[in-house]
Amino acid sequence: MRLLPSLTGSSADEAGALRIADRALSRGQLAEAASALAAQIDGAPAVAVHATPTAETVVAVVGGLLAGVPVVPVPPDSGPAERDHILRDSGAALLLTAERTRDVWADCGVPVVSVDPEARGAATFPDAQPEAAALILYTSGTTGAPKGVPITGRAIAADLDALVEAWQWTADDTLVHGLPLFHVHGLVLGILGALRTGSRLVHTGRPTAEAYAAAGGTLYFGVPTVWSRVCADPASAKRLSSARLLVSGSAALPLPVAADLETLTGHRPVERYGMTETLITLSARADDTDRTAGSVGRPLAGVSTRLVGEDGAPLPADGVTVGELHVQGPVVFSGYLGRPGATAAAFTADGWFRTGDMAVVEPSGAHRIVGRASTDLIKSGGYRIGAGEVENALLGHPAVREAAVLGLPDDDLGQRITAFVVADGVTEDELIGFVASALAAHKRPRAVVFRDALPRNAMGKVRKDRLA
Ligand code: MCA
Ligand code: AMP
Repeated sequence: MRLLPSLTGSSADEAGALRIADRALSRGQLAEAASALAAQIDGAPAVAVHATPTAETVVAVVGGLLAGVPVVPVPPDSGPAERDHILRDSGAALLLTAERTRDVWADCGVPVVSVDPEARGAATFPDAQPEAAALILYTSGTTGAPKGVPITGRAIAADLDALVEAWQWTADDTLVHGLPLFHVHGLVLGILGALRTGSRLVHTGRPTAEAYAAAGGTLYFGVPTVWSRVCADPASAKRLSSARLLVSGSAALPLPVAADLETLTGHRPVERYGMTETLITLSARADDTDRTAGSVGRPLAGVSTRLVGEDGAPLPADGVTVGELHVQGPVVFSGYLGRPGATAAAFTADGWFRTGDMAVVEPSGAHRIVGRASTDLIKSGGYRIGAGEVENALLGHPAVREAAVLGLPDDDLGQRITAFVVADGVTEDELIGFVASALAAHKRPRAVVFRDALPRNAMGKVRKDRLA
């Protein structure tokens, strides 16, 4: 199966078709650099990639795909504990990074390979097995360390092709975004999507309003925090009027932000919904002229959904009944890496994936996501963060005796990670910095509240409902 046909197609040599932060590449250059790297890593069981938003990361990912070696993107600011976990758990045999960041990985325990976007290779490789893992992405659950989600080439191709249809995405588009390259949104949609469709790509490095305005694209991707910051800069927002489609996802787009975006740009954003485990499963269509804010649209081609109650019984699509959303289809993963227990818990006996999201389905088939079943999965700035992982990191500080973490409502981030702790002789800033250095910085609490004791029930479990 050929996942990225545009790398060998007729547009292969358009100079600067791919701009990633401060570097421009043609598709031909990318194909040659990735081929050179693929020859170096061929045969590895998996490779980790220091996933900065750079051309090196794109070359590394495409090199892995060419060689048929699963690619494991590592958040570039992960602390030592998180990195070690991802390297060990994934079985990555090599770490790929830019020459200038080799030193960061000096003690990582696996050989480091420098990625050179100027390298020229011409080796060809057999087409990858569609059912083999192309990527292994790490994602948070409510407790414990992040779990590996193997994503096959077949799932990626099916998802991108369904999005191409829904968004009328073509090689004539210029895709613009500035999202991180270690999650589905920025990497699968934002990089592999451009490479599969053959559209031009501008990765802005960071997703600022000014950079989005300056990029002059037709198709823009952002998480709600990005769209809210775009609206806070009306001059930049107005420059997006010439785009074809603005797409929002990874978290709920607040209605006032959707309204501001429409006023400033003339575009009603397309909202779509997905998960690391399922890729994108629901989306509004580019040609839905009556799409409504707050709706994430209908299932993509090949995807089925259902709503169920707490007893597992099916619920009606009547526009009012709230139930847990289940999904099925070729885009859904088949299980967490090395975690049969977590995999079994994630699927129903009849093969549906339990998203853990609560939804309402309109009679028209349009879905609205209304919340999560568990308060222990937090969405902050579009990042999914498990409360348990942050609590464990806090408990690793010698001054902390008890910790409970919540996502409190936040106008900018959607939810703000807030830690309630019982601790002596430590400041809020020290604890925030402690978590930021143990885990990726986006998992750090934005506020720490000191308490004499945490409210607990008769079983000794923290009553989080009493904390907020
Ligand atoms: C600040 N920083 C710190 C500290 N405080 N570093 C260490 N210790 C501290 N105490 C640093 C940060 O590391 C960062 O550095 C800089 O300050 C700004 O950090 P922060 O404030 O966290 O960033 P932000 O400006 O609030 O970020 C907002 C954001 C970001 C840009 C919207 O949240 C983001 O990129 N979100 C996208 C998430 C995403 O792609 N999710 C998709 C998941 P530096 O400058 O070095 O960075 S996939 C998914 O959900 C599904 C499939 C789907 O539906 O898409
Ligand atoms: P992740 O696995 O990090 O991609 O996070 C997946 C979660 O993001 C889902 O389970 C939802 O809770 C949330 N999510 C993604 N897209 C949307 C959306 N458009 N509206 C509301 N929540 C969303």
